[in-house]
Amino acid sequence: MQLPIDPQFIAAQNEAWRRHVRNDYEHLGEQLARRGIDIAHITPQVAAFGVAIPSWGVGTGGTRFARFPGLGEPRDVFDKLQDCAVIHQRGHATPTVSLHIPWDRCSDYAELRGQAQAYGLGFDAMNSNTFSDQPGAPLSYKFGSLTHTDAAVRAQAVAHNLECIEIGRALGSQALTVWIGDGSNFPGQQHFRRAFDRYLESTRQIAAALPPDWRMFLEHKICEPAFYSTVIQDWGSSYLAATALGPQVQCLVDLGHHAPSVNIELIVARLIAAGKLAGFHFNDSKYGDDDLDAGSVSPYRLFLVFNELVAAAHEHVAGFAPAYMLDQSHNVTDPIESLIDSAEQVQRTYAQALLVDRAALDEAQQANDALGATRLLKAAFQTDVTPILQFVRMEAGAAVAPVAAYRASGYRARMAQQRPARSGGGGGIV
Ligand code: RM4
Ligand code: MN
Ligand code: MN
Repeated sequence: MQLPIDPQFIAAQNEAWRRHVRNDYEHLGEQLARRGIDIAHITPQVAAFGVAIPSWGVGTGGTRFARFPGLGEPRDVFDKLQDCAVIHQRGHATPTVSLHIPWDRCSDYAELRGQAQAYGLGFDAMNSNTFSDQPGAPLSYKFGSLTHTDAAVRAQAVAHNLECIEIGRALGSQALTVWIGDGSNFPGQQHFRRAFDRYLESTRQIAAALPPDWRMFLEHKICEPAFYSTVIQDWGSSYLAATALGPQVQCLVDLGHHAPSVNIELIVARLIAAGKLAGFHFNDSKYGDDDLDAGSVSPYRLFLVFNELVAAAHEHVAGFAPAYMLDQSHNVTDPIESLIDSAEQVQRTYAQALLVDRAALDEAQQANDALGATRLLKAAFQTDVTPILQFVRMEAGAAVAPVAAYRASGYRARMAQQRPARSGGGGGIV
């Protein structure tokens, strides 16, 4: 294993914590035992939990208005991979990376795969990009891609997705996430039904090219960049398409892609029941955005999503295997710190959801004990599971206090010297 930060450094950082972590873990174990929960049953599940890092998340994000680049930003996919290795080495909750093509194109995918292996990383879903024009591409996506009125544009967008599958195969990925920016800005601009039919026609060609062990994730989004209508605007359209396209195609839920007050956990439950839950892009939002750090605004909402996921696993729902990915834009933080912290937040929420007393919840629901039921959820959510997270990291040789250890390592300052500064430029998602 070739790690970007000397493991001895992390071990030395952990030394001051070792005794406290053990004491806190034992104490929490006693508390949970009084509630009938065996901590030894919870810990391995938390240790096995992983959420993929979006390669586009390690660079500083931006808005439509401006981008304020940070120091030492990754220059190419190899730099991004190295940053992902730093994140995983600290937090031990992010064993995979999700790539975006063409942003992550490189000349040698075997080398990229080898480098990932050397870091102990794998590749999660590939992401295609037909929401912006690619250098040298003959046709523009200004008025859409997979649903464009012009068959030649649609063919170009389909071909791009097939290329993403090929790259993914070379890297050992097993899924393709398709999010399109297609939609309209004016009432009347687009024939809604025909646009959806064209979507089906295009995605059917992509689905037909999936290797048998691959899945295709359809990602819906209520708006942006199109602000009047989008073709795959909600889980209903996504579900219709995934159903028409067959068993390898499922619906991906990006938490930020809904109207502000939508009950996302209920959508998740419906998709699980239909066998169509592909997985998640985790992030958080206050209004209609999809950019804030996971769990930073509404941790209870995230918990309620995980409550559905843990319940499905507990009930052994057939075919239940969601993919977990982060998808957020770090505009004002060091992206590495945000990603370490967000991954911990997601892992923490999973651990909390594991603490729900499922048998008691079943009983309360059956007896229509509304307050009793909701208190069971709160009891789990309000448990501080930090000792479990710290214990898991310590045992894995990761950092007990990952953000602090990252700051102490001076990694960003080193990268600022090695990687030349990039100019701010205009707005933009990446
Ligand atoms: C979109 C969507 C996609 C992501 C792009 C960058 O809003 O969330 O998943 O690939 O942003
Ligand atoms: Mn997304
Ligand atoms: Mn998004």
